[in-house]
Amino acid sequence: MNYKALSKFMSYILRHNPNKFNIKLDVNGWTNLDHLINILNKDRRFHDLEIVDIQNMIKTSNKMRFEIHNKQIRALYGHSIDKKIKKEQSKPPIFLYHGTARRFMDSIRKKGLIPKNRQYVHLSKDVDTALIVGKRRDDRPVILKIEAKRAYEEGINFYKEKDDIWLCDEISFKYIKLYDGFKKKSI
Ligand code: HQG
Repeated sequence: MNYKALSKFMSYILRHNPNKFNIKLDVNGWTNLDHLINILNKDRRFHDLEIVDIQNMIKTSNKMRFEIHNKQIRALYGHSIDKKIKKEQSKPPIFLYHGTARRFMDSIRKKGLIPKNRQYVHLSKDVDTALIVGKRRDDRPVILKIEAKRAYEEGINFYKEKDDIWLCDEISFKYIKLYDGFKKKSI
């Protein structure tokens, strides 16, 4: 079983296009696991897939993208569907980080961080993770250091579930600094 392909296909279904597969997500993004397995089995790559394959894929992945509970499954983040998935509010740490491409910086300076195609802005708990996220779009990504606690105290909502990924609705540039810890070594 190709777990990477499975994870990508499940992300497509559960984050971006459940309607295409006649899948209904509830307000927290949950859907019936048996129904999802039936749909996956219709794809020739996953025709013999069983629940244990999904469990193993989740367990061995470097990121916690999905969660199974009581015969239900959901994607934990990354959604782009119209109906906004409700997330648990949570108090963030003092700083969070965001890795992005150099070419986005002019716009980020003007508009702050916005969700663009997704429902939420995604933030990382540490610089190393932000670097990995940023490298998806730029070989020398910009790392932004977010004053998360101050933003939270000034009324910005933050959300976190099982994974180390933090979500928020948007972040004004007044809470954002360029991370220069690569030069100074400390944060
Ligand atoms: C940028 C993956 C211009 C933002 C990753 C980012 C993550 C702006 C891009 C998760 C902007 C959106 C999410 C503005 C934000 N002007 N550009 N005002 N505000 N942007 O993919 O955070 O492997 O939607 O900096 O690893 O890159 O799929 O968000 O570059 O954890 O599980 O707009 O997705 O996880 O890109 O990534 P994305 P992201 P998975």
